Amino acid sequence: MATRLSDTSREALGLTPDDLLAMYRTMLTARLVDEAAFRLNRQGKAPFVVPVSGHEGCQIGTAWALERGRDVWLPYYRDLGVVLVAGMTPYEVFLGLFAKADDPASGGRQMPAHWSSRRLGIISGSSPIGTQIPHAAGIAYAVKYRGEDGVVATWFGEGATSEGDWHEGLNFAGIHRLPVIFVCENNRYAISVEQSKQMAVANVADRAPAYGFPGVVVDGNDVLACFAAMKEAVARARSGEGPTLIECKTYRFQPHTSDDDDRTYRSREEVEEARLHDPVSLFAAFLTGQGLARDEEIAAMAEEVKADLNVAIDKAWNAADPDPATLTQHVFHEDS
Ligand SMILES: Cc1ncc(C[n+]2csc(CCOP(=O)(O)OP(=O)(O)O)c2C)c(N)n1
Ligand SMILES: [Mg+2]
Repeated sequence: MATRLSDTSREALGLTPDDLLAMYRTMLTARLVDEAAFRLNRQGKAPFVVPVSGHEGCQIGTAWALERGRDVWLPYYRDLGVVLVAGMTPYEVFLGLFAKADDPASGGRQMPAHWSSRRLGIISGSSPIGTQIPHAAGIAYAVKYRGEDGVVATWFGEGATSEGDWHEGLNFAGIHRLPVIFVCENNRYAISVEQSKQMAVANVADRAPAYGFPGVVVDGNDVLACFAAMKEAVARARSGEGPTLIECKTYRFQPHTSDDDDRTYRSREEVEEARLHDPVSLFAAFLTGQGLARDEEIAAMAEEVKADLNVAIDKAWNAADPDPATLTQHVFHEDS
């Protein structure tokens, strides 16, 4: 995996310097939300955290090619970066983490990181792995049937590709040439289970031809390479050419969740080596190398984002809890 970003011309990608800085700020926000969430977990304020660190390049890079208000998003639990691009605010993320009444995903009822927003077109996910894949194919079928021009994108880990749902969804999408993009964030582990125990092939993307559409492998730590692959896939989907499977090779720096101890299944040396390919620092080095930001500006941005997050955390912590009288709402059928 690269230790510096590809020098893909940003002009060729249609990105302005402001776009690049906004992408970087979003990656940084995801990273700093993660760090804050883990601190809150250790303080006993956030019961359960699903970390994103390491995945920011592939999440922000791929999500950036979609259009808010036009396209449909089906993220999985690790996709904090995706939902930030879709328009979810850190304040909303913390409302979910603290199980507050205004949590957009579930009014404080569901596990954090089970993203959902009617306003933003983020489809509610379920805990069973891979269930969003047939949902994405079905929604893409509806989009095509109605003659709309939206694109549907869904994200998942490489472990999810062992599920029957995954194969059924891709097969259906291939048969009907649906406007859907499948993004695999391959971090080599499904909790403790290493990739070689999940599949006998080196690349998830190699399976795409069997469903009748292209599969591409990209360096998931290179935000611009991820954007470039997704941009092409979006163009294919919008012009009626059908689905694409994009596999982003990446790594998760933290344990699977705040309830996992990753020391039991991977060495510290392996994690340290992976950190040399940190997508956030690689992109910062790219921006400074291209003369788009100075080191001081990168450092100042981190301070600004931290200050904004502290405000969001305090506000979310002090927000109202759900009314106990509404406990069974959306669980049992209600008349009216
Ligand atoms: C059907 C099903 N089986 C098992 C689980 C338990 N489980 C939760 S996350 C996970 C690992 C998924 O790994 P991967 O798809 O690679 O995503 P990652 O967490 O690595 O980003 C498993 C096995 C589940 N939620 N649903
Ligand atoms: Mg994985």
